[in-house]
Amino acid sequence: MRVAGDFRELQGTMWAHDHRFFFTAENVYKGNLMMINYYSGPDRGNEALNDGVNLRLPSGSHLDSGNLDFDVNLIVSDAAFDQHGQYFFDIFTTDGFLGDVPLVNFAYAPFMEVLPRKYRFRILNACMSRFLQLALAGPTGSAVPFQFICNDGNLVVSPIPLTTLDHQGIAERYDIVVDFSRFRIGDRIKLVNRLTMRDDGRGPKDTLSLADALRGDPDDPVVGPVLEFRVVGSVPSFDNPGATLFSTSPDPSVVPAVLTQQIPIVTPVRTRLVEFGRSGDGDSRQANGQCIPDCPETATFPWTIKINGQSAHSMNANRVSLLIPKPGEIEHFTYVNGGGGWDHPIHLHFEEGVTINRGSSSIPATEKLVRKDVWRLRAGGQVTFQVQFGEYGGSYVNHCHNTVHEDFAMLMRIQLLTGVPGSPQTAVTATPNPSPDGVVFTTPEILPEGDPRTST
Ligand SMILES: [Cu+2]
Repeated sequence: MRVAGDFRELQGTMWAHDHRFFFTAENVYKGNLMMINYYSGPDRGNEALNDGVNLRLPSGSHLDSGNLDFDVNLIVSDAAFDQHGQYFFDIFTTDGFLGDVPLVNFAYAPFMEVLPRKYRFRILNACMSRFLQLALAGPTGSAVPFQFICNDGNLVVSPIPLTTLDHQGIAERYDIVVDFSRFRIGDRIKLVNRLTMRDDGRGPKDTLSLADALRGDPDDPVVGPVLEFRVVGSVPSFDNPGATLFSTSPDPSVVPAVLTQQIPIVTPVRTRLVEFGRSGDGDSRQANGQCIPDCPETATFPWTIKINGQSAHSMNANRVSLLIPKPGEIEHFTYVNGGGGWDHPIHLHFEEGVTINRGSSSIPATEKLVRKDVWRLRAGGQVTFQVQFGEYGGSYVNHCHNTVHEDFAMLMRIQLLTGVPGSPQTAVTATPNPSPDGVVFTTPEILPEGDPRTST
């Protein structure tokens, strides 16, 4: 099927979750989330289909598309329990929430039986505040090499061979291909988290060696093995219930040397500077003390965002912080961490950007010129990316995905206008204010520093 658009912008691995302001963290923590796989001509989810377009990445072949036998979603998160064994969350922290029980797909200490062949894993960090750094340890404890193929659902131009992943912030998705054919039936391979966190949840602390991480950290049980792969001779098929898959069957999947084409970096129509920080009490409340959306009277908002060096603001849905005047214009965004020792994984809704640089710091191969939609700012760091908004106009958000920060108003509203005649998105979207008696619409304030129609 031929569809309009740019194949270099194809996406694969997404997640979806509740986004209710002020309740996002607790609802996601409770499991109100899912992963979404998008399939396409090149990424068909059928490893046997050889039409010259399909990349034939590990997946399976029982179904025409979307096979999951060898393409597995891994949702990694951390949980906590109170002294009675009840699931626990601190809804009052504005800094960060760390659990002490590692979960994969909401199971504790799970194992997965695999055949000695290639698998694709789509790994999501679904923690509230914890950053991860994952690696694979073989039967002798040595690092298992793998190939990195997608960042936040976007194929990289060429697979990147690695023995450990980079830091993985909340909402980042890393797709990797692991070839278990190097192992024998009975071997066990562990997925290991190497990254310790600051106790206050503000950001990562140290990357342990694989050996140290395997031994575990008595102060943080989420450091260490989180999932075990057991190499076996046969597994039941997921895609064809009742069928059995055998280790003796050939592995038709491939990881081609070229997965997509590079989107070129060009001179932008404009640049934007967005600084994420902590600048006092925030201004989410209006003169009447109410928040839009609604929030409890006791809520405080320490987190703020500045546009192009102007005043700091916290989330108010009746305020447009960035306005994109029309689709198709190429912009360069620079995100800056104004908060010193904090780290923030910043998520841009709806559109992705090609990561250009990290200022004076190094940029790993898994990010450089790679398309993404979540960027870790790093402590005292910054990142620049190229973004070209498409034609789906309307209101979106851009926010920190330390979900606790997000709930305490580290968000801003983005308005994308379209030039499509008759489309409601030719005008700035009126803000819906829900009440028990219905919805009242208000005209949002637009920050002049975020509106290219009135400022340079
Ligand atoms: Cu944050």
